[in-house]
Amino acid sequence: MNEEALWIRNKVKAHNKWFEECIPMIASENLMSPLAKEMLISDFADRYAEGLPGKRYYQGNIYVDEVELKAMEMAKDLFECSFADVRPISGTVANMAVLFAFAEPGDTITTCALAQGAHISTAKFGAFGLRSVESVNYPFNESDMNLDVDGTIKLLKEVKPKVAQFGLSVFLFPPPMKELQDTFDEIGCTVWYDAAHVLGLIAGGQFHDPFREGVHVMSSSTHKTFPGPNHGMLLGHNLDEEQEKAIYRAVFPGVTSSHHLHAMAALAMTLAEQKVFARDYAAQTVKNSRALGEALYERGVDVLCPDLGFTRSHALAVDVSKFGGGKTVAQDLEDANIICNKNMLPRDTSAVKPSGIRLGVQELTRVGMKESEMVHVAELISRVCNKESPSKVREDVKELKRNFTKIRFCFSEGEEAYRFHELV
Ligand code: DSN
Repeated sequence: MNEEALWIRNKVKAHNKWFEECIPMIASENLMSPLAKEMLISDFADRYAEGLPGKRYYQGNIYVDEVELKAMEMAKDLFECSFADVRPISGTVANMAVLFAFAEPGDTITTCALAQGAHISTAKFGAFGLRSVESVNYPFNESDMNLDVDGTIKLLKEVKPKVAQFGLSVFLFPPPMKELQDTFDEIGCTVWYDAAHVLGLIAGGQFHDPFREGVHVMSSSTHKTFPGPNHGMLLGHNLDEEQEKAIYRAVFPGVTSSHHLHAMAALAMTLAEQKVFARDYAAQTVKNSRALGEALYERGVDVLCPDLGFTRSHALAVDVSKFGGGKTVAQDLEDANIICNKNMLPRDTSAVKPSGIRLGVQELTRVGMKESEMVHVAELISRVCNKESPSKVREDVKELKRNFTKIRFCFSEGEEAYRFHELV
């Protein structure tokens, strides 16, 4: 090993060790199970596949094809839908494929606004811009962090979008899809739902059931509440043959060449595990986020939507302007080994200096924390907000985390979640 190789290895080891001692609360992350992680270091990582199983452009895909077909079947079963494509290599790539399949340059798509929590790929400077589609934003009620139903119906009827897109990165409550269903039918638009943040909740019967509420196509990453690899997935229900073909073509050759076969296998493994564990995991995740919201609020931290129980997902939006704003608080929390991100809240105009932070509990739930630990976590966060020295709080964070290093809700339950910190 040369000096550079040793240096890189040591940095990665240091990161692994650090996270073992952290409370990770980024709402878009999670821990894979040991079985899923094993797939990432398999020979699949070194191979190539293009196209669909059985119709590849390379030889050597006998087992790859079998695993991919199994993953597609398991995805359809878990989400009770008629179509799955497990090849997108990320949520954004899945979104690009939907745009490629269902919209032409110049078409109009309705979406939420970035300041209200929409994903960056809906922006002019994101995937929407790359496809040159126009976007029009739904009216939003700040008080309940959700779409204004009457205003959205009015907007949809006026704009008549080719595609109506839903889904957020600050995703606290289910969007009112049922209430919009008649309008979708009236204008005949394709209904697209970006489920990245809430995929695991949907798999576990929490949040809501988009395919039973008028959604045609669901795009997603697979590593947030759904605790799989950094990868993506597309699901569809009641699509016609042309629409299914359009998605397949959009994924390859549209937005991928090979599709990261090791990650696809890790996704397959996660689907197998979620079949068994999704319900309990999703239910505990939502219990935890609501308990954390309550405990923070009781400590004078302004969690949004107290009258609605704060959230029905894994995430909380917190206004920390009275403690110095999102940038300062997120940095102070990192100094205390509590990892989250600054986040815009609806009235913010600056993404760099927003008034909020976003907190997610899916990873803490994955290592076995329950409601009583959420009270403990709230206390640690509120101490940092109230300007106690982060290095002092850090010692208590490490102490709490010491009892929660083992992974739950998977076949290898009880193995070390952060077990690669020593690296072989
Ligand atoms: N940027 C991610 C998030 O944190 O929500 C989604 O891709």
